[in-house]
Order: sequence, then structure tokens, then C-alpha cells
Amino acid sequence: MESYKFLLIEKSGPVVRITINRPEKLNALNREVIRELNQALGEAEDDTSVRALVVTGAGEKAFVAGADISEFAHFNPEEARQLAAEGQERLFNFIENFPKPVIAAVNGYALGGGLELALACHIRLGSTTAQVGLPEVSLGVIPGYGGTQRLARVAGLGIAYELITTASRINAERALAVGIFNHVYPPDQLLEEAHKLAEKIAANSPVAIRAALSAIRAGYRALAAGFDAEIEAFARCFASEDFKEGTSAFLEKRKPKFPGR
Ligand code: CO8
Repeated sequence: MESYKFLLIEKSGPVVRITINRPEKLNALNREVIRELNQALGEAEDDTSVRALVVTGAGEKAFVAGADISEFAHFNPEEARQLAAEGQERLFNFIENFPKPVIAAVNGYALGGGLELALACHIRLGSTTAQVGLPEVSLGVIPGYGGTQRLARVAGLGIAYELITTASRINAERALAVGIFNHVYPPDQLLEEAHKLAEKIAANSPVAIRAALSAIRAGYRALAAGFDAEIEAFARCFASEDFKEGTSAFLEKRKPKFPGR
């Protein structure tokens, strides 16, 4: 098995756990983390002894606090389009189309690209300490890793409109109530419960599970146009003064003052 700079990979029986391990940056996703995740997922796909996956974040604070803002703060619209399209293909769509169930164990903040990662997984379990949201509009940008499409699908249009336009963070109890989480557990039980669920899945027919996953997502293929529209809208934000102000304010640790242009 490959060794990774930003991931910890543990295999126990038929279950592989991938831990995003960049806790000093709250496990933020940069290109390299996404490349490594793509590679680790590819290995798990090829390994016939692997029947289910658990994805989680290192440390007690965060699952993933988003895409790495310092990586894209200076991008122009074309670079932004490329980054979003590449990430969607290598990670988010890859997980959604994965032939084995992928369970997100959301152990803390899942914000922006972090919630989008959890939403791309097939099943989401949350810790009672988790906080989730899509705060992109507070940075002058929009979700670009499928969040506009998948949140509406998982939690409904009304919740998607509210969470995306308010940039609010919600707690685990609310995330459970709106259907983002399937179950919520105390932090010290989250991984154990995720593994129990993965093992329950692993006892069933891999052929039938692959067929079931493919049938479940078949009804959503029409959303492809939505993902493309999201990438275009995401990229357009990068030409705005609001985007420059939003990302500068985050990096300078101050509140933004949006000019509205
Ligand atoms: N990107 C880069 N660095 C980050 C990120 C991030 N998303 N989140 C946290 N960090 C860094 C902080 O800058 C800080 O670094 P340093 O110690 O070097 O200053 C370190 O992680 C610890 O974070 P904080 O000190 O801020 O920790 P707090 O406990 O005070 O706050 C929060 C925790 C509330 C989670 C806070 O870190 C925060 O608001 N983070 C950003 C959340 C956010 O806005 N996420 C969305 C990002 S945009 C996005 O995901 C777009 C997705 C689509 C992209 C498509 C292609 C690019």
C-alpha cells in the first residue's frame, strides 16, 4: 500500500478507513490532498477484499474545514473553473460513483468543501460535536464541489437555499433533523459505529451492493447539468471584487465588507 503525506490508511478486515490528516489546517483540502484521496480510493476500488470504506478527519476539531482558501484566493476565473472541475472529477464524483459504500464519519467541522465531501459519500454519521455548513457566500464565492446540487438532493431545496444563502453553520442535532446525518453519536463512539455499519454492509453480497448503488444513483444522472452550471457560476465569482474582499478578509482574520460588485 502507498504511503501518503496527508492521509492515514487503516484496513481492518473488509473495511478501509481513510483519515484526512492535516489537523493543523483543520484538514482543509488542497490539490495534493485531493490527489492522494483519489489514489487511495483507487487502491480500495481495486482491492477485492475491501467491501466498504469509512472517511474521517484527524484530530478532535474537524472533519474537513473546506477547500484550502489560501490555495485559490489568488485564482482567476479560468483557474477556478479548472480547480473545481478537476476536484469534482477526481474526488467528489469518484466517491459518489464508487462501487463500494463510502461512509463519512463527520467528527467536527464539515464546512464548504468538507460538507461537500460528506455529501458525496453514500452515508453520513455525525459526532454530537459536529458543525456543518456551506459558508462560501461569506467569502464571495459559492460551493464548487457539488454542494449546490447534493445538499438540495439530500436535505431538500428549502434547506439548501437557507444554508447556502445564510452561510450558517448548523449543529449535529439540526443536521440529523434535516437528513444530512443518518445518525449522530458521541465523539468517542463515532468511529466504532461507523465500522459496525461498514461491517454490516460487508456481510452482504458485493455484487448486489454494486448493483444497488448504481441503481440508486441512476435516478440522479440528470443532475450532471447542475454540476456544470455550478462550476461556471463558481468560476464567475472569481472575477468579482466581493471574492477578493471575502478571501482577503478570511486570510487577514477580519470581517469582510462586501462592495457588491
Ligand atoms: N482553508 C485554509 N486554511 C484553513 C481553512 C480553510 N478552509 N480552515 C481553517 N484553516 C486554517 C486556519 O487558517 C488556521 O491556520 P493558521 O493556524 O495557520 O492561521 C488553522 O486552519 C486553524 O483554524 P482557525 O484558527 O481558524 O480555527 P478556529 O477554531 O478559530 O476556527 C473555523 C475554526 C470556524 C472552522 C475556521 O477555521 C473557519 O472559518 N475556516 C474556514 C471555513 C470555510 O470558510 N470553509 C469554506 C472554504 S471555501 C470552500 O470550501 C469552497 C469549496 C469549493 C471549492 C472548489 C474549488 C476550489
